[in-house]
Amino acid sequence: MHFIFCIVILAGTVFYTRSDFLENNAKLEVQLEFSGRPPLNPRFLSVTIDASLASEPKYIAFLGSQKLITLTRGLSPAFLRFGGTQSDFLFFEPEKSASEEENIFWEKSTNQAKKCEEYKVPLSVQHKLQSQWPIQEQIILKEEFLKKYKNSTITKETIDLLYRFANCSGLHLIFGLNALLRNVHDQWNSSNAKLLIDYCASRKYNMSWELGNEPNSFKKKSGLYINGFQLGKDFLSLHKLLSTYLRYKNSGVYGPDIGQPKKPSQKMLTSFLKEGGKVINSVTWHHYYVDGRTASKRDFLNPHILDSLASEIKTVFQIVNQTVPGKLVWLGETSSAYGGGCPGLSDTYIDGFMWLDKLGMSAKLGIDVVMRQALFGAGSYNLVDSDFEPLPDYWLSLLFKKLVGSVVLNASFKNSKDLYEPKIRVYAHCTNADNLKYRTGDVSVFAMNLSNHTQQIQLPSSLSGKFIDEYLLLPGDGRLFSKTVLLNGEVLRMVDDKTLPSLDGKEKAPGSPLALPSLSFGFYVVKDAKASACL
Ligand SMILES: *[C@@H]1O[C@H](CO)[C@@H](O)[C@H](O)[C@H]1NC(C)=O
Ligand SMILES: *[C@@H]1O[C@H](CO)[C@@H](O)[C@H](O)[C@H]1NC(C)=O
Ligand SMILES: *[C@@H]1O[C@H](CO)[C@@H](O)[C@H](O)[C@H]1NC(C)=O
Ligand SMILES: *[C@@H]1O[C@H](CO)[C@@H](O)[C@H](O)[C@H]1NC(C)=O
Ligand SMILES: *[C@@H]1O[C@H](CO)[C@@H](O)[C@H](O)[C@H]1NC(C)=O
Ligand SMILES: *[C@@H]1O[C@H](CO)[C@@H](O)[C@H](O)[C@H]1NC(C)=O
Ligand SMILES: CC(=O)N[C@H]1CO[C@H](CO)[C@@H](O)[C@@H]1O
Repeated sequence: MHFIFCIVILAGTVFYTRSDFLENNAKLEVQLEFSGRPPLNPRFLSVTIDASLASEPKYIAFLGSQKLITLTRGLSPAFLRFGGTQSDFLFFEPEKSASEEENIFWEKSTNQAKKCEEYKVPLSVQHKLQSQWPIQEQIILKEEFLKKYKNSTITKETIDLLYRFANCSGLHLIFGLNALLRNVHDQWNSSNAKLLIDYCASRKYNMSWELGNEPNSFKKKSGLYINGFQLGKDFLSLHKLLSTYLRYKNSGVYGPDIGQPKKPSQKMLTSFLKEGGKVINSVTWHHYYVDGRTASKRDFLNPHILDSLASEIKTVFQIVNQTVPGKLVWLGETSSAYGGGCPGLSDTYIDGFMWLDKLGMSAKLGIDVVMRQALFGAGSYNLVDSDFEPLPDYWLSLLFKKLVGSVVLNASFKNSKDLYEPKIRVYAHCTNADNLKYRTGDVSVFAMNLSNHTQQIQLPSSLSGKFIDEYLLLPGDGRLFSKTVLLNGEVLRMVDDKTLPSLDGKEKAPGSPLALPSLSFGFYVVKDAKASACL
C-alpha cells in the first residue's frame, strides 16, 4: 500500500505542475505571529479626489451628491487628499465669483455653506453636469496623456464645497498647494497659498497640507526643474507660514508626493528629506503597478507584478531610515494603473487583486496610510463611477474598513518555503475594534486566490476551536470584468441613497473547511480568538 502511494507521488512530481500538485494535496495552513509593529493609522485606508475635478470648478458640485456622501461616510475615518498634477496649476482667486453650480450650496442669508442635511444638488443640475462630464473627462485625460496642463482658477466656494464634502462624510481634508508658483530664483512664492490659508482660517476649517505633486516630473509638466534641496527649503517656508496661524501651527504637513522611486526620484527624495524632512509629519510617495494604456488582464493576476510593490516599499524605507529615521511613510496616491486607469479592468472586479494585495502588503511592511486614487472623478480607477454607482473596489474597501483593524499580524503559510504558492496570498490583522459585532482579541484573516483552482485554507491549530465569520467575494455576473460583486452569494448594492447594506458574514462552525474559490477574495473573522497581540 505504502509502496504504491509513493509511486503515485513520484509520478506526480514528474507529470504535474506545482499548482496541480497543490490542487491535489492542498490545504494551506496559515501561521500567525504578532508583527511587533506599532498600530497603523486609524485612517489607514484613505482616498483622494484628483485636483483635475476642479480644473473646471463647477464640477466640484458633484460632491454634493447624497449618494456619494453616504458611500464616502462608510469609509470614515479616512483622509481625503485633494491633489494631483492639476494642483500645481490651480490658482486661488478669492475675488472671483463662483459658478452657478457652486452657488446652489450657498446660504445667502447666513453667508455660510448649507448644512449637510440640507445638502442636495437639484437633479436637473446634476443631470446637466453629468451630460457635460464625458467631454470634460476627455479633456482631462488628454492633458494627462500629452503632459500639457492649463492653469485654472478656483474660488472660495470651490474650497467650501470640498471642505463640506469632507466634513459631511467624516473625512479629514488634506489640501495640495500649488508648488509651481515661483520667484525669480526658483524659490516657492507663497503669496497665493497665504490667501488660501487665510480664507480657510477665517472659516475655521480644520485641515492639513501638502505642497506640490510628483516634483520629480515638474520639468516634463511645466519646463521648470526643481531639485530636492530647493523643495525641502520650500517646505520649510510653508511650515514657517503655517506657524503664524493659531489654527494651523500644528496642522499636518505631508510630502513630497514623489512618484515611483526610480533612481532620479530616489536622489530627489534623499535631498528633500535632508533639507525639509524635519517639518513633515509623514513621507509621501506614489505607486502604480502598470500603465493603464497598455495593461492586460494577465497583469492584474500576475503575482510577480504584485510582489514588485514590496521592493519599492523597501527602497523608500531605506532612504527614510538614512535621512529621517522613524518618520511615518504613506502611499500618498496609489492605484493599479496610471494614466487614469485601464477601462474595463481597473473599474471592475479584477482590480480587487491589486487593491487588496496592496492594502495587505503595505500594512505588513509598515506603511502607515494608503490613499486610493481616486474616490471619484475622471478616469477608470475610481471607487465610485460618474453615475455615483459604487464599483467592486468600493465594496472591497468598505469590507476592509469594517473588518480589518490597525494591529498587523504577520501571516504566512506554514511550510510554504518549498511549496511557495505566490498565487494564494494571505494577510491578517486584529479585527477592527470599532466593529460592534466583534470583540477585542478577535482576528481578521484575508486571502485571495489568483489560481484557477479552489484552495482549502486552514487556520492555525490554536484557533481551530473557534467559530468563524466568512465573507466571500465573487464577481456579480461570474466574469472577472464584472462591475458588481457578490458577498456570500448576494449582490452588494445600496439600500437607498442614504443607506448602505449591512455586510453580513456567514458563520462557520469550528473546524469547518475554508474553501477559497479560484479568483476570489475571502475575509475570515475568527471570533472569540483571544489572540494575545489583539487584547
Ligand atoms: C514574518 O514572517 C516571515 C516568514 O515567517 C519572516 O520572514 C518575517 O521576518 C516575519 N516578519 C516579522 C515582522 O515578524
Ligand atoms: C465637521 O464640522 C463640525 C462643525 O464644525 C465639527 O464639529 C466636526 O468635527 C467636523 N468633522 C470633521 C470630520 O472634520
Ligand atoms: C509672488 O507672487 C505675487 C503674486 O503673483 C507677486 O505679486 C509677488 O511680487 C511675488 N513675490 C516675489 C518675491 O516674487
Ligand atoms: C483637527 O483634525 C484633527 C484630525 O482629525 C484632530 O485630531 C483635531 O483634534 C482637530 N482639531 C480641532 C480643533 O477640531
Ligand atoms: C536603518 O539604518 C541603520 C544604519 O543607518 C541600520 O543599522 C538599520 O538596520 C536600518 N534599519 C532598517 C529598518 O533599514
Ligand atoms: C490552470 O493553470 C495552469 C497553470 O497555472 C494551467 O496549466 C492550466 O491549463 C489551467 N487550467 C485551466 C482549466 O485553466
Ligand atoms: C471568476 C471565476 O473564475 N470563478 C471561478 C471560481 O472558482 C470556481 C471553482 O473553483 C469556478 O467554477 C469559477 O468559474
